[in-house]
Amino acid sequence: MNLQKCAVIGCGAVGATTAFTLLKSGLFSELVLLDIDQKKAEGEAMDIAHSVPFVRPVNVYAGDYPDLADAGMIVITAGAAQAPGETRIDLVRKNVRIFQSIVPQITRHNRDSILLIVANPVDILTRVTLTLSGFPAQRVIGSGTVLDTARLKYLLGEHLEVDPRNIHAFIIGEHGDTELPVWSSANVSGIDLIDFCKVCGKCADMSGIRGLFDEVKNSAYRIIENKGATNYAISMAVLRIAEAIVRDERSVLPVSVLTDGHYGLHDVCLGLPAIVGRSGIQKILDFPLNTEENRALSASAAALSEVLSGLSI
Ligand code: 6V0
Repeated sequence: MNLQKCAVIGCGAVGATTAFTLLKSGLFSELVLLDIDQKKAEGEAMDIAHSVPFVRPVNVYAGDYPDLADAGMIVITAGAAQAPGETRIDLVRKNVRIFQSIVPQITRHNRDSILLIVANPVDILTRVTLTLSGFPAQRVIGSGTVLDTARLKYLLGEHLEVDPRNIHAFIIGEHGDTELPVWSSANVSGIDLIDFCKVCGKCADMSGIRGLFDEVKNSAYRIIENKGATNYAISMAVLRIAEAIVRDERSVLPVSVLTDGHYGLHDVCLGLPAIVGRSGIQKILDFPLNTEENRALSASAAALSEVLSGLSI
């Protein structure tokens, strides 16, 4: 496999922005863009390719499934997007059908790549892709709650007036309405969040901070209401996961992974902190949660399992 080569399937708002972000990163030397609407893929590839003189040389082109043969990473963003007011789960049937057409075409040409699922509902589609591809769970990764976690870090950074990169906190579970923040281990550069709050003196207790989580949960709805799609931050989340893989960083990221007894959960994919490196998921980190967090995580998994049980794959 050529880890310098990445394919992006689906060239809508998310796919095109992701391809552009990946191009600018210098992480790949070859980028293939695919869409059921070939003209759209060609237009986006041309537009993106015209920025090559400003970056390191990258071969960017619109391709077809045979072009995926040696791609080390395949990012799937194809699918219907949320309409205003629609939940991610509302998309499930439409997007499962789309994946039923895409995944077998990928595996006909490539059985060794890492599949990175971005289309929503991402946890359901990651689980569906595992079944459709027959790939090992290590190599089927959903973007999970990487974006939600970034949104939380951003809002906490603004609130606490501190660099968001110094904030270590996770959102885990479904990338959607049942996700949860893990406050019990949240910290600012190793300082427990509650202790940091006391020192920073911006609020008397955690109540203001807890409210930021609701803002995170509603961010996508608000952005979609205002501009019709979310595309920039998700493209950076994809880049972050891609970097961890291509550079074998062994970074801890809350990606969507298949549970096999982790946190007492089985056979459902959802956002959990995992070590991500060249082979994909190297380890799921099953770390202690408090009682409330454990209960919320189980409820999130149960909601996803219920959706999965209604699908015939
Ligand atoms: P969009 O702009 O409608 O683009 C979707 C693209 O998929 C279009 O260009 C379609 O032509 C293409 N497409 C549809 N069917 C196929 C097919 N069978 N083969 C190839 N291409 C196909 O949607 P947008 O780009 O805004 O969103 C794409 C997906 O990403 C949606 O499901 C979003 O909900 C999801 N997002 C996931 C996020 C995450 O954190 N995981 C974040 C933002 C959006």
